[in-house]
Amino acid sequence: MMKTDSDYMQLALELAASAKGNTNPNPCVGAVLVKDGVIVGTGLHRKAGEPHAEVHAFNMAGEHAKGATLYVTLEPCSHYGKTPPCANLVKESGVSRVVVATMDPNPSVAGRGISLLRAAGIEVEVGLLEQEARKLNERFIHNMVANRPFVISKFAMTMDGKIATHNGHSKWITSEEARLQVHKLRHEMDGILVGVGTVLADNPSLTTRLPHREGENPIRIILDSELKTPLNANVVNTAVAQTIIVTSDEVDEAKVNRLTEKGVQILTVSKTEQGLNLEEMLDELYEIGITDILVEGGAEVNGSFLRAGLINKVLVFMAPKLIGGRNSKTPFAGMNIDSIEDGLQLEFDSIEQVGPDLCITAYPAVE
Ligand code: AOF
Ligand code: ZN
Repeated sequence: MMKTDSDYMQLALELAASAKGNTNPNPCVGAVLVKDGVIVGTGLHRKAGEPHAEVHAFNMAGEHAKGATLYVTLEPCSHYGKTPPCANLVKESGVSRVVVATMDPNPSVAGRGISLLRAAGIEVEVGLLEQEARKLNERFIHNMVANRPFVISKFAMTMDGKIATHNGHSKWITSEEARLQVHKLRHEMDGILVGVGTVLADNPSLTTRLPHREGENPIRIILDSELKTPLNANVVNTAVAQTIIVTSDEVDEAKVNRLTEKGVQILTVSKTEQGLNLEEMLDELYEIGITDILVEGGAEVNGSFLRAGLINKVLVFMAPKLIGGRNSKTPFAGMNIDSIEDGLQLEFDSIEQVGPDLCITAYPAVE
């Protein structure tokens, strides 16, 4: 059967997605070149600093690019970054038609790539499988628009919405399959964040453990306004992964020095009535190159992110278990709203069965 534009764009999206988590801070981009129904070139952006997707596709196609159609998941760039502009390459390649899934929100590009191609007389269509392309690069789009890391709030709970028993016991709510999925996600993320309460209660190492390959460890970020992190905590072992402790400037200098000697970085932010200033923290973390953060709790930290309106995506693993208990812990503490309408309105995105558990994804509803 004849392949359609959508089929080729779908292939370009799959190529792009195969490098998800490896391209930060850059987006994931895929490109496919088709001439007379034959795929003559394919490419994807593998890593920041390396060639863009189009470059690989044109290298593969060579002379066959003349008169071909280019399917690309993101508008070809028009600027000199770490690599030269792809729009020039496209222009000189002799392709007759370009199909773009979505515009590049990078202010250095933002439509200029498309204008450049149109001005050169190339037919350009924009918007094919746009939703899919935008979802694939939700992190990059948020970075460009908000100048902040993309924040994913992740938690595991029972069917009755509990994350721990009344005495704090929480191992293991979800299955091994669900935990493996979390490790795959950690591999893709730049940062992973918990509160000092979680460090004190569970002494997690917050590293990526994958069964058959090396996982990349995200930078561990600990919210600790009074610097209570013990010097022998697993997160202080910086030989395995980097650690940033976020605190206020009112803390004991000797404690700061002891942690710094262990290789921990200390980030001080101002304090608000609600605790550490999370906006300021996100700004600082973005500044040092952290483009996305997995917030793994506990309830107080989750509550602070919720209250500050800083959650960009919610990921819940739900176990088919009921534990009940008047004082069992729930995922978000400290919001104290009076009316249901004042809660954060989300929209479900997907539900996936992971082993015996469910993985539910939702996004804050757009007003
Ligand atoms: C594309 N194709 O494959 C990618 C694009 O520093 P540079 O030169 O790598 O430029 C990075 C910017 O280029 C990035 O922020 C985004 O705007 C665009 N990424 N563009 O046409 C690609 N990765
Ligand atoms: Zn480019």
